[in-house]
Amino acid sequence: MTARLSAAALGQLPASVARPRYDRAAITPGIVHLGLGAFHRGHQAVMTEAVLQDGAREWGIVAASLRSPATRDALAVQDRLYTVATREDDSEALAVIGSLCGLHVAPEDPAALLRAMADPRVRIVSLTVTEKGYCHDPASGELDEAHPDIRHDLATPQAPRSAPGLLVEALRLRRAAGVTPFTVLCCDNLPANGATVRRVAARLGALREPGLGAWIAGEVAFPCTMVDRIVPATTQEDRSRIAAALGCEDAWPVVGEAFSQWVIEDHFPTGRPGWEAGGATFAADVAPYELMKLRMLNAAHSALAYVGHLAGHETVADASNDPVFAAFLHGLWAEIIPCVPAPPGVDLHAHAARLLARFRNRALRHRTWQIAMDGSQKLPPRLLETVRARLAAGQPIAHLALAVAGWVRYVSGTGDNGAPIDVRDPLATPLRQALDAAGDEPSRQAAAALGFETIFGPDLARSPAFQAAVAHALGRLRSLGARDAARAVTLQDG
Ligand code: CS2
Repeated sequence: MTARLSAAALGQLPASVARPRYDRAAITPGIVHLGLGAFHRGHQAVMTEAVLQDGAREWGIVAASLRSPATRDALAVQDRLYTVATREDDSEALAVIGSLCGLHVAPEDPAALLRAMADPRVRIVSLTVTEKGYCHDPASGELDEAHPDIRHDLATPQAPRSAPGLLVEALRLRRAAGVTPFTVLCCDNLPANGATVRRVAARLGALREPGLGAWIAGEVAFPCTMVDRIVPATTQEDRSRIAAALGCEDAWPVVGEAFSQWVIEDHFPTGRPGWEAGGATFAADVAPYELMKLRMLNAAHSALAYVGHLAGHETVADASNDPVFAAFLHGLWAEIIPCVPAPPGVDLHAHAARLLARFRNRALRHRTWQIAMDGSQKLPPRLLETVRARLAAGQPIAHLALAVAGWVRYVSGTGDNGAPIDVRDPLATPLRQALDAAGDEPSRQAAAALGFETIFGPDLARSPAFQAAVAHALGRLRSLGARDAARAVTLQDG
């Protein structure tokens, strides 16, 4: 059996594999990160690795899983080392990352994680807990006070299980101990992500203890960020290929594209790492970058996830290399671009061309099924804001409506040719029930889906123009199948 990746194995790795050149034993924790998934390990942890390679010592990352122990179990026996494989069509570069200096699993020992968050050396708590991890109402952006995890955290505040619950309790502990608060750095694809997390945390704080909410809103920094790197879930094939290249086994490597971008609002009252070393940029206003990212990349991803999946495309690369879907994406971006404020110096048409090239990277197996998850949380910022803007301007929305109709069909649980779909979404059950009750007729299906105001808001839920466009697209999906519906929308409505 091959040896396992570890500190001792670093010296034996092939020369081409990058690795920590600093003394890991000298690193102290400066960041606690909530959410130990592939995206964090392929993005912020890599940018932080560059800071450590540059000589900083005080920015080690203590990372925590909020649910499963699987990643911690894999990394703990590897001295918290793991490999990042950067893959383009015909190339792969490997780097072993050493920036994780501690691991926690929140449900196993929430008190230990809270102690780490309350450590005065920790100046930043960053998060990648996915959209649904903030327990907010996606249409309004307000804390969902009826959310089971929020109710749990109000009943048992010393052992929270939600990300907002952990933030609030750790901030409360710091305040009580007279320790300056950490900066909260949200790295999820939420609109105005810093402001959204501030609102959610302040509301939970207010429910928790008099004065705590106002203190959080007034004293804690929540800079906004735009994060971008395509990092699909790791596959067994990735593990085997990377083990062969390393000469030792890494139980949980991460695979991503070469492109990586992080735009951060520079508001860190107690200091921050020099993430510029890893390629991050700092901006006074992150909003245009964030809107461009959500409305162009993530919107197109979700559209491909639903319509592409229904058409039988397993990955984003498969769908984007299909000329029908490439044309559909052009039509979709043509609807989106007029609604996106371009960041300084960015040509949005050139940006769209670059996105298509990134999507076509065949070395990444980014499953449409993976991106399709949690659509009830993803649709509002990705697609529905653009729908709103275009409807207000009286502009056509045929491509956007097909994407939404693709989602409706997808969450109904049955695809083209009656194929069953494994739908993963916090609202999967009520959506399925509402669609089953609505029957087959497209306008009734559209009305049933749009009736979910936590997704569509009161305005789109009652918009006759939107409902008609989604019903029309649902009719096409049913009569033509997904691929021909995508072709038809581009030919007739493009
Ligand atoms: C994707 C994102 O899973 C998804 O919903 O759209 O994870 C996407 O790959 C990243 O935001 C790219 O930066």
